[in-house]
Amino acid sequence: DALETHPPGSVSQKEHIVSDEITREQLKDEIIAALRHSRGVSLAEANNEDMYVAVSTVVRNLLADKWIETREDTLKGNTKAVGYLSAEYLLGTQLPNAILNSGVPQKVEAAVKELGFDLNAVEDVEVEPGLGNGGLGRLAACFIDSLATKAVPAIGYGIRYTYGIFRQEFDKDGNQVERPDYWLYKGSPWEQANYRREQRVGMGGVVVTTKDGKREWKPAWQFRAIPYDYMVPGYESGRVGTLRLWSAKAVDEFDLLTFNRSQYEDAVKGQTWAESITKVLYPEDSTYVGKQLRLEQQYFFSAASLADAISLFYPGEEHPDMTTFPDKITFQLNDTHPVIAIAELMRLLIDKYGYDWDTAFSITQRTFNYTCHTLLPEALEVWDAKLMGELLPRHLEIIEQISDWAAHDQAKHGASPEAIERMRIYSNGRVRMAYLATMAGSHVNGVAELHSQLLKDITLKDFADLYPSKFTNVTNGVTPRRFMRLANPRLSELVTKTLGSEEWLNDLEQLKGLEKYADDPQFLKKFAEVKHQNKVDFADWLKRTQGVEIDPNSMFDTMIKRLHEYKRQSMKLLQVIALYNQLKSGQRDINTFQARTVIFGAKAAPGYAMAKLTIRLINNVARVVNNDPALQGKLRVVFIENYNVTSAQRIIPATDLDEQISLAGKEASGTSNMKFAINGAVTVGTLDGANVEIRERVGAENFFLFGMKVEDVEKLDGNYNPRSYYESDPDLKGAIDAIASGMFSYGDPNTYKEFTENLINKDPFMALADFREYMDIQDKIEAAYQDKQAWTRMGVLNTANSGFFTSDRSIQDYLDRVWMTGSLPQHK
Ligand code: NBX
Repeated sequence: DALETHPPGSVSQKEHIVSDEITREQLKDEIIAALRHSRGVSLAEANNEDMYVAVSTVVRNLLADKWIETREDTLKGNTKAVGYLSAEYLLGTQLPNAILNSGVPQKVEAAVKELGFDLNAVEDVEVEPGLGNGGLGRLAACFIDSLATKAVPAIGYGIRYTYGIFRQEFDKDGNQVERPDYWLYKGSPWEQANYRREQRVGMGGVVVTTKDGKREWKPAWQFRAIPYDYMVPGYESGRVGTLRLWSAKAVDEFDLLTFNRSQYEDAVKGQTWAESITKVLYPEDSTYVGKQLRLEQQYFFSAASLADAISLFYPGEEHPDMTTFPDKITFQLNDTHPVIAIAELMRLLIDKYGYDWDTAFSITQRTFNYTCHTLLPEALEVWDAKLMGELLPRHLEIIEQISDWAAHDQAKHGASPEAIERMRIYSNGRVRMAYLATMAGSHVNGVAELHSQLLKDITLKDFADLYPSKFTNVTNGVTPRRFMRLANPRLSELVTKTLGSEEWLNDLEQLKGLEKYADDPQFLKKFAEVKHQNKVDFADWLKRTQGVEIDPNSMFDTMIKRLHEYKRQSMKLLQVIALYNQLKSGQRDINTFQARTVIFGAKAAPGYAMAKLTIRLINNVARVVNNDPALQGKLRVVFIENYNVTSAQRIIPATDLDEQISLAGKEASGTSNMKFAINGAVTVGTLDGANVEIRERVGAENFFLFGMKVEDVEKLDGNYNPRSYYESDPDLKGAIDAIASGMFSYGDPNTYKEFTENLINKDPFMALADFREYMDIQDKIEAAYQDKQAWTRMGVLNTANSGFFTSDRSIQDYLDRVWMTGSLPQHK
């Protein structure tokens, strides 16, 4: 069903393409035909954009048979499928990945070249679908890649936002300005509207009791949910999975009027409301905002996805045997965003299919599992019951019942009345979504060992005490196809040559085989040369796109992630300013100073004032430092505008030093830390999130550890006095005073007052407490970098020992610990 029509320009009806047998000449013909049919241009007329669409069309066609076959095998139901429910997918560009997984990447490359085009330039045309905020959305994208590569029958479900994460610009003062990301401006050759699988989703209205005493929801509004399907090609698995993103549309006028004839005005209003539901991604990634539209988005995609799965696995059945549903598909809830799906399945089971409460709850519990991605209490979703009741009155009723059931069950398991009170899903007019997910699903997992432990010890302690076997860990991972093979072709080639095959790309532990070359000067030289070339490329790109010049011979020191106080970009900045002060005062000799380029990339939530002020400050520190002739260009600060997946793929392979400096106990996992380690950067980091596991694997001597541990933070909590650090550390005081003096604001001492005052008086994430150790470790890093060969060796050992951090392994862990299912046979 997913492939309803062939995309325009397809020539494959005429001559069936078997991808591995296709020749370069045939590919060229296909591309030319696609140019003519889908773009209406000849080869001679075609520009890069035409070529991008034509090549994409042809590569899609190569994958079509495998897509259909994978779907058919998935729906046969011999192997339980996985439904990944995520409000975000931060996909990155599609064309390079699709070519890699087309089965004939070299032939495609050659064909494009022989047609007179530069494939890199053609690929640069693509606008990445930025349908996520950060780590959580990118993790979902890595997971669907690994599901397809491991031939797991799976469907990714999500939202097709018309506007993705905002495009970031900097104004003349260095402030972040948010511009709408209309990524579909020129359409996308990768998506396919699949009207045959459209669903209806209701909202609002009332619940009535029918004659036979049943509760029935009469929604006031209905919306069309249109699925847009994306291919998810696996690497060397012969499988192509499906990502199904829902878009909201109004039902047609006629329907609207019969639906609600008496309220014409409201009916028309409903039409604009419909279109608004999937219009824009919320750009907040760490503070919960209880907006009605957000709950509408969550319910909209959850309900459409459940309806879709039921109709896929019980086609045409009016009375499906839903007791078998959990054997057909298991749903993973990516954070609490889709947790309303729990109440929706209960509603369907009870109200639509007539099951009793106990049976319905047992089916539901067996169907869902929940992944938590945070430790910040302010990020946990707690919906106002009134708001939820107005939008989803029947769901609120059901949640109230689950809440009562949960209290009983907890009592049965011996919980105290106080503990039961603390664990209430629904109380005081609030609905706690994490608690609902914990009680109404089978498993709960954190995303790194430390995080899963802290969930059990703190965030969900009461639950873990009562139901210990529910709790498990799945450490995050990243796809080596995108973040190594595509992002770093030079290193990939070196690895393949050294190991003798490309098998490491879907069996990443094989990187271990590089370890024995860690002391081989020949290999170290090649490894260092790869890094250097990547740095040259990155410098060229930066010059081209941002007009900024940097020196590839300096150390590239990178911090890329969402801007948040807990991640402590401000601490990095204080270190840079302290360094600047030392160089200016002569306390540090400019002649022996190791040249450094400090690279930042970060978006701030539009309403997060402190984060936005930090962005402004970084830009202005860059302005002052980069224009100071006294530094002879040896210290540079660059802020990558509009940091996204595409730029991450350029920055990571060029990085020497990776900054993972969050306050211990705050970063659930982190995933860029894994990408850096795989690409042979060395990390400076705290014992937080997955840093702990990375350090364990790459070896303590190949990781620059500093800062307080979780226990130290706990001890300091409550009587923390940041001012004492400020007053006793001259470097720290000098850095903060420099900001306060107006040095980075053309002499105006007020511009960053809130920034400096916040640090001195509150410093909620204890940057000042870790500052001294951070300065000292940076000195050690500087010294270590001077010994080029020793530094390269550390990079090699990072690459060699980070095979664990492939998302293929994360998916295997989910299969073994959570989903209890396996793979389809691989079809080559
Ligand atoms: O999820 C991130 C964590 O902060 C990382 O430590 C972790 O590695 C990653 C993957 O597990 N969380 C995250 O990115 N959250 C969001 O983007 C987010 C988006 C919307 C929202 C709340 C959080 N309402």
